[in-house]
Amino acid sequence: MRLFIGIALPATVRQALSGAAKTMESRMPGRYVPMENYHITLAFLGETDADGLARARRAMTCAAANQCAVPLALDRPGYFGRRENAILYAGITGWDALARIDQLLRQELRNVGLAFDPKPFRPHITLARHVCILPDILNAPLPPVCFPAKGLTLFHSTRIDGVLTYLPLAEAVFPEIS
Ligand code: 3AM
Repeated sequence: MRLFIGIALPATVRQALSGAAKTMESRMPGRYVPMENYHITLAFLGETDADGLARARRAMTCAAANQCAVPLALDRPGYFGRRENAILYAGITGWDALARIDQLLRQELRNVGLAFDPKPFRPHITLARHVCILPDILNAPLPPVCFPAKGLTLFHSTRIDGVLTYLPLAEAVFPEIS
C-alpha cells in the first residue's frame, strides 16, 4: 500500500482553504484537490508492505515523543514547477519546529530501515495541479487562520470508487510537555 506521513488539518482550516481555493479556481482552472485531502506531507514512503507499515508506526511514535504541538498559520499561495502548468499550494508560517520534527522523523525512518523520498521538506498544502498561475494571486494573503499541528498521521493513499483518498491509518500525538 502507498503510504505517507504528514500533518492532518482541522476541518476549520480545510474549510477556509477550500473557500479560498474556489475563488482562485474561478480565475485559474486546474485539477483542484478536494478539501478532505488537504494535508502537509512530511515523508513520502511509497509502496509499503504490512511490515513496513509497522515500522512506520514505530518511527512516528519515536519522532513524536517529547514534542509539543506546533502553532502554524496559513500564509500566501505559492507554486512549484512551471508557471504555465504549476502545482498551486498554500504556504504556511511558523514551521521551524515542524522542520525539526521532520528531521527527527526521517532519522527514525532510517533507524527502522524504511526508505522515503529524500527531497527536502518544503512545508505546503497542495491546493491544485495543472494550474496556470496568475501573478497577482501570489500577493493575496490566504485567510488568517492559525492552527496547531498536534501530531503525525500515517496516511494510506488509495482510490475508493476511483476517487483518490488519503485514509488516516495511525496517529502519533505530540504530548503536551510543560
Ligand atoms: O500534496 P503533497 O504534494 O504534499 O505530492 C504527493 C502528495 O503530497 C506526494 O505525496 C503526497 C500524497 O500523495 N507524492 C506522491 N508521489 C510521490 C513520489 N513519488 C510523492 N512525493 C514524493 N515522491
